Amino acid sequence: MTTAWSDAQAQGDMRPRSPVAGKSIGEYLIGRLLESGVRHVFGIPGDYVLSLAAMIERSPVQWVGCTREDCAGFAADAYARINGIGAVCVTYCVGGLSLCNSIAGAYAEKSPVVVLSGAPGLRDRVKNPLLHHKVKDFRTQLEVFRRLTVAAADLTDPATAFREIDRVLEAVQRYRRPGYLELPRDMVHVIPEGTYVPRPVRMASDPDVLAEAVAEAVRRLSAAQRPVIVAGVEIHRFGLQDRLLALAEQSGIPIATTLLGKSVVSERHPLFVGIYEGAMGREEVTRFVEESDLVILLGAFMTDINLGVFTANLDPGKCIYATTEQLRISHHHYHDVLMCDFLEGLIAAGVRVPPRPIPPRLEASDTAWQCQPQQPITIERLIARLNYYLDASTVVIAEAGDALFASTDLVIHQQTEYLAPAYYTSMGFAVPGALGAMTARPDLRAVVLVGDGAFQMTGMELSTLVRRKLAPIVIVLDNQGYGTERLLHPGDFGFNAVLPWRYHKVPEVLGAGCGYEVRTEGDFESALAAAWGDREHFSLIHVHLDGKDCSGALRRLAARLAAQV
Ligand SMILES: Cc1ncc(C[n+]2csc(CCOP(=O)(O)OP(=O)(O)O)c2C)c(N)n1
Ligand SMILES: [Mg+2]
Repeated sequence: MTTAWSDAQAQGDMRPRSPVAGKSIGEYLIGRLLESGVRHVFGIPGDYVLSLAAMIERSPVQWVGCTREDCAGFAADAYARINGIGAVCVTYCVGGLSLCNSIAGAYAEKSPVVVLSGAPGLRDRVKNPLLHHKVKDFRTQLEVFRRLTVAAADLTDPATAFREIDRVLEAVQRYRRPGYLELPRDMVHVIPEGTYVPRPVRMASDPDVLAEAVAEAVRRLSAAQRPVIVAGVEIHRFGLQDRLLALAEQSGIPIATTLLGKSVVSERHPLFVGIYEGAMGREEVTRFVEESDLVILLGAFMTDINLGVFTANLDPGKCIYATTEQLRISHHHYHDVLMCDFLEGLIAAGVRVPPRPIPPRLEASDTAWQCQPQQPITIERLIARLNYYLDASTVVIAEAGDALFASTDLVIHQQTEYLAPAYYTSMGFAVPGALGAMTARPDLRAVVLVGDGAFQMTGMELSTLVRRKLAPIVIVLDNQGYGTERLLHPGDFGFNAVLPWRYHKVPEVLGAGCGYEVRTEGDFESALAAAWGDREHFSLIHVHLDGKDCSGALRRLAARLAAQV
């Protein structure tokens, strides 16, 4: 699955656009969103944003009304990860400030979400009245979002509004991070005077620096006996999956991925090694990467979770570290080199590396499933069984908590069919994420893995999935509270408990979908088979787990973190 954006846009190369005259600010904004690939806007209306919301509803962009603004933000984030760009539209402060956490996550994990917010009209602001939803002054929300986005603007001046819209959208596309546009309610229909001539920004590498960087990398690659690529999330965000494969297949370099980058390459590809996560990951993969004499990190964030809480043991002297923000080869730093140009340079050099045996991969069939019908189900057995079912039309969405750690053992078939907040790790992403993913790609079926604690935060966004007739499979992992926290802080703390809900009854509340209650392997077997066969309704599988049960990855991570808290 690649994003909607072309390679040219991945390089920041914006298409020339015609001069604009006679359009209102709202019309221009919606037109530019459409051109950028936005077909849906997630949101909740309010009086300060009603005219923009109405204009959106009359446009080819579809409005997807959510139950809470943070959910709308998570949905727009997942949509952006799959579609290449997403958008969320909210009212002033009560809506916008509820979005902060979702947009912070999108920023941290490089997801290009455009935030559209209404605001009091300029005429309403004369003499600084105490208008509803205002916090300190009229700029409070804008100032907050300046800190959470790559570019922010309030469209208060018709003379600069179109240029500001372009500036924000170009920054969102260039950095794959969220942007913020605030539109006072009396500006939506204002038509700026004169003709606006767009001036797209063209990003380019410095050819001399690029040539020198590629030459050094090729020299090191030609001398290497055991190189490996560690591919990260930016490969997906910048639509470079095919280029990554071109490099790996032509040179024979094996590929590992980071956890945040899980599924940037099909996990069934013959060159795929596994997920590299330092001491948290599978030992064979850690050893393979750390015994390599050249590690090419492509678009990988060096986060604590990605690196197994910094237990990864990579000597910078034997690394090439290329992201869209920096390029470092051993201890040399190169500036003004686009990651995509660097990648092309490596491909063009046509280096072949000596063949190297790849350790046996985790295959779905490795964890042979012999159902023991009376045996209480465990998270590891559940994941092993789910592995058999995954196919090219499934997108797995894993929530922060053990859902995330356990799901590292799932074998993902196609590029980018796995979404998780694997760095920012906010709870609440997964169910709204299914809404975003299935809105972007209704041909995909979302399988959501979510803890009971996280489900109680945003699980009721299922309501919107039902309204839109989408049918995900939601697996609620009920270990009676905040299991991850219990492992970090051993002891019987009341603050890790949640009220035990009858999660499988949620379909009754919503008047749609099917609920299943699971305690044993036999129960899970039949619930999963029934859910998989039902493409019409959403399924909610409530899995009772032992309070002490957890995945191997979480056990290893908790051992590391517990030593630090
Ligand atoms: C929004 C948010 N609040 C708090 C946390 C801290 N936190 C991390 S894991 C966790 C517990 C998650 O519980 P649950 O969803 O039941 O999953 P489990 O750990 O039991 O698998 C908490 C509270 C967080 N990551 N995100
Ligand atoms: Mg739990």
